[in-house]
Amino acid sequence: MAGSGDGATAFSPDPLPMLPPGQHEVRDLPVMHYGPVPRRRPGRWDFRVDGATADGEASTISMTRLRHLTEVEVVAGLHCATRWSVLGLTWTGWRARDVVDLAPPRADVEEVLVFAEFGYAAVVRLEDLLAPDALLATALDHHPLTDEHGGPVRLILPRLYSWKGPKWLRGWTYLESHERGFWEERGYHRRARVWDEERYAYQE
Ligand SMILES: Nc1nc2c(c(=O)[nH]1)N[C@H]1C(S)=C(S)[C@@H](COP(=O)(O)O)O[C@H]1N2
Ligand SMILES: [Mo]
Repeated sequence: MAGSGDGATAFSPDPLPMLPPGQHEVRDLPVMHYGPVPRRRPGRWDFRVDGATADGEASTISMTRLRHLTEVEVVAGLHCATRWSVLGLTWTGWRARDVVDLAPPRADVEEVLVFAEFGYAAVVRLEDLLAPDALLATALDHHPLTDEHGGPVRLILPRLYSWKGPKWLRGWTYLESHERGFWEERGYHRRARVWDEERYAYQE
């Protein structure tokens, strides 16, 4: 069960428990997103992988198949590019790299467009998706994700600013050429490493 802790690997990669440069700490996690909260349709949720896949085929991964993956826990902060951070959140879910293994990219792929309900998307480097703390999260602080915080599944990339982690995640596209997601088109950085303060596109 999500959040029970039994059998889950808990780890917190240094220096993530600390406040990154240019951020201030808030205690309670705000709810922040563009547009409405999607209505839950548990029977209809699946995860789509398309674009430059290794076998050239798009695939759809069911929730049942994801539940067979090893569950892990990651303790990390959530860092919004508007400068607030919440530290020490416990996320439970599946490693993004395990999902990449289920439907891998072609060898030349370097970037991935991760997408959510209603067309929200963010571009991330494949190596950031393969990081050991990159998670498809289903629970926060041992409770299933609420609708407002992105349930049933959101992406958590603790080393990147939090717009790179879509709530209401629905899939990703392996890119063959440069594309930009929602915030990258609006002046934000394509890589967005928090500890290097990669906030804005003009820094690229
Ligand atoms: N689908 C979707 N995911 C999103 C966003 C969004 O607008 N749509 N906003 C991002 C931003 S900018 C932040 S700071 C975090 C906020 O997560 P929270 O509401 O759980 O605090 O969600 C990220 N994920
Ligand atoms: Mo944000």
